[in-house]
Amino acid sequence: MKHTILFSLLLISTILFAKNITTQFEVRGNCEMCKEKIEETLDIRGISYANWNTETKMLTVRFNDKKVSLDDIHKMISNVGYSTEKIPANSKSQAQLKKCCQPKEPAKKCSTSKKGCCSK
Ligand SMILES: [Cu+2]
Repeated sequence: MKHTILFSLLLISTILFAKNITTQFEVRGNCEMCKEKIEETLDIRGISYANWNTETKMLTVRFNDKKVSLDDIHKMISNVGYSTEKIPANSKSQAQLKKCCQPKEPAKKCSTSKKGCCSK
């Protein structure tokens, strides 16, 4: 009996802590189109929230660490052509991005508030 209770407690705590982690890291994108692409990429099972801020370049992501790892998330972003603070962008994918979505030195500012600096 004692063991059953102990086991149930263990089970409950595992479920409670099968955890949703919320974290933030930098993704080097430029504009609204980058934002769309980054967020679409992270629209998968195991990730319940993804928001990339065009101003701060910070990605906020909430994920279930039983389904995806933080490394996976960094890799997914790299695979579509963006560098994160951990993994540089896949160069092939990066070359396929629109010109203004590619990293520039110095970074090009979107001069329009219209959707994406690339759309003109
Ligand atoms: Cu862009």
